[in-house]
Amino acid sequence: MLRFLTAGESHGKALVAILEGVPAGLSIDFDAVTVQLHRRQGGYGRGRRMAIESDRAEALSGIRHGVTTGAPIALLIPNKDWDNWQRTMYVGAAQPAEASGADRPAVTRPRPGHADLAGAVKYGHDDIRDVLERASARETAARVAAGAIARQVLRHVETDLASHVFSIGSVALPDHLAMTFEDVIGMRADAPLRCVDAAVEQRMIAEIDRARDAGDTMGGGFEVIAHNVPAGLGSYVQWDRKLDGRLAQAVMSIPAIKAVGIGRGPAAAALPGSRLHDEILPHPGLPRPSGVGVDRPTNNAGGLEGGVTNGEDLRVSGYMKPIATLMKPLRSVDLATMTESPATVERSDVCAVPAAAVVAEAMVALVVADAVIEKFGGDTIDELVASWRAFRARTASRFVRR
Ligand code: EPS
Repeated sequence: MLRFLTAGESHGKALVAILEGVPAGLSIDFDAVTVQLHRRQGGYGRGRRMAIESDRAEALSGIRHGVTTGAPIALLIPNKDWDNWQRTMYVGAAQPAEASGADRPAVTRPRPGHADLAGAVKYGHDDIRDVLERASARETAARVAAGAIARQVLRHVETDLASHVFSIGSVALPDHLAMTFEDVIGMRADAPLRCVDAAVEQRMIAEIDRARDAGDTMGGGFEVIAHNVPAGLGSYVQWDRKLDGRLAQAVMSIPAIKAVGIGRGPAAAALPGSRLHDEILPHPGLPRPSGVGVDRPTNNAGGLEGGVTNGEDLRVSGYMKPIATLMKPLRSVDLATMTESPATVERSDVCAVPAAAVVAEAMVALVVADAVIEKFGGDTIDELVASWRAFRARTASRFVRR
């Protein structure tokens, strides 16, 4: 089993991830972790915080001489902004004499759409800062670091992941499934919103600019594609083993995600079966990489049938609501006085959909790597690879034309 936990506050000293279940014998590419953290920081519409941070993860355990030992991997990502927050976020009972940064008043006016109100009620906090510091999407940096390790497990079974943004507000690609994995990995590295179509992207940028000028925020949709995923991951035999359910939980847990789709997603409900289901045709020539020797002319199922991977690309979409911090705040109630008062305004992003897509890649990588370890065994990376190769060869031998 591959599992992880994170800890850390947005303006605390650091974020931490503990990842357990990574097979022994995996050489870790630390630069690849930094690349993923850097990708998460980008995207048009991000706020000033991202200019302060240059996220980097330090491994504290579970890796020796660059190779995993099978022990839990602890990752530490320092918050550079901590220097500006020590007088607000110190851990001890009294403010240390040497603490830096400003003394900030308590946050008492919950933002509609944020965890502020529900969190203050649940944990009995008078200062909503005790809620928002942990509810902040800053935590997703720790997920991306853990996910970057999961991707390195997946590389050994030749699985790769990519993502793209298909909508911002009302501006959308006509059909996100029309974009192939090759289209997505072939995207310009500097695409400001990580949208495959540059003309649509310009309209998305205009949508974000309009929102910023109005003191507003924007949400949107993104899709993660996992390519060359081994067939046979997950299971239909029990509810909690269905891989679509596991993926949905993982992607839905990213802050601000309100819906998750697999393949055609919610639009599947509007189509007749004859137009939705992906026909199964004979596959001429060499075996396909998954070993499943049939052709599927469409992939509306998004690579999952019965909660089991079927050898096609895994396609998971996420739908993000607009960020809850509005520079032109909505109405709220000051919990200190119980009078109507505009919601709190904190530094924030106008749009973070491209960042959420990178986080979703990490979450999908963690779930798929967990399912790979479950199916093929995961004490050492060599054992895992040998078992995966044997399964693939056995699968391919079933599809020989007789
Ligand atoms: C984020 C860091 C945060 C926000 C954003 C995501 O930094 P700060 O609060 O210091 O500006 O930019 O979080 C939110 C919008 C939110 O509502 O929590 C990050 O690292 O991704």
